[in-house]
Amino acid sequence: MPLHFIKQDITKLECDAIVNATNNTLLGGGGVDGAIHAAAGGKLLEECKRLGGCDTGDAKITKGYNLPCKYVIHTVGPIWRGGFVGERALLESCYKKSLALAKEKGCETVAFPLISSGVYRYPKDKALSVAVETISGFLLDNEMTVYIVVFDKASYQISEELFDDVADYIDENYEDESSDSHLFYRNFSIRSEERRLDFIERLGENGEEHIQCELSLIDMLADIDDNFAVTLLKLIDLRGITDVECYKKANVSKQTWYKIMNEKDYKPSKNTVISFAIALELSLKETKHLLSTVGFALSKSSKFDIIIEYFLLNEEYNIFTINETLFKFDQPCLGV
Ligand code: AR6
Repeated sequence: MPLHFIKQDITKLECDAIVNATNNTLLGGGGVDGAIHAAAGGKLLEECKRLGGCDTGDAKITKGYNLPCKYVIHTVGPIWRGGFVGERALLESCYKKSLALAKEKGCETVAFPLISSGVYRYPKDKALSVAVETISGFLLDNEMTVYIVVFDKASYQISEELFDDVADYIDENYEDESSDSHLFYRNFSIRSEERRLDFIERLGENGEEHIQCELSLIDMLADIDDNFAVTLLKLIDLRGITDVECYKKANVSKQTWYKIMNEKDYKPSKNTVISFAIALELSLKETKHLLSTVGFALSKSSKFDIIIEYFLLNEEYNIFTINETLFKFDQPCLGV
């Protein structure tokens, strides 16, 4: 999976490289830095001493020693001073330089802690956005699996507004038995009044009827003999995007993409179908149709499904934002 969130102690992770959030001396400290040095053993400090320190926003690489990873990439995040002294650019640079080093060493799997979000006091929701945006930007042009490792789940924060909105939506809809169209209107939880009015205007007077009659993309494309791969390719063509753009947007690895395309009887998981629905920016109705072509449905007794429904209704198709939210609500992330 190209970008994934996991809750774990980074020192226990078996991957090619883990990233250390350290300081300019590279000589160890508290937080994740202390944990990494303690687990790697004294030889890590010996190698670090020979590196001559590291500038803020830069990164250096060492071996992993007693750690289960091959390499440790040491990067120095900015200390948060209110956001007025270039902290964001420096934090972005930490991720970019670390990823460039990982690439140079041929790493296929890399794990990051949330750099600067501890002792250096970078607000956690902002630190998370910088991490996700920078890593996903890198992944558009590179094949690598990257983990964002969250040590203490309570300290993992998505924006408060999004969290509250999704929590309300789950409360209102969990195990709700009302009909789809009813649900559609009652819970169309777009905060902006402007967008809501615009939506109603587009539907016209008989909005509900309109929705029921509206032909979905899948209706137009569905051919009983098409397998998932063929339907997917038709949708990609219709959207005018490339295959690579599509699987990257779906947070799906190249290997999985090849499997879908080359294994004739490949049956995608529900998670995979939804990942592609998001990448193709399908509506809720279209997503339901796509799911039904492979025998799946969205359920009101599944938190995961309700969160997906929330994002589809709000036309929020950034898979990484969706995954941050799923993770926060203890649900599996999208992508394979
Ligand atoms: N695994 C994964 N994440 C962890 C772990 C762990 N074992 N331990 C802590 N974190 P911090 P910074 C998370 O303070 O803010 C050091 O003294 C933690 O919850 O380690 O960049 C250095 O020497 C937080 O979300 O790094 C520097 O002086 C994130 O790692 C200074 O702290 C980063 O917290 C660097 O501060």
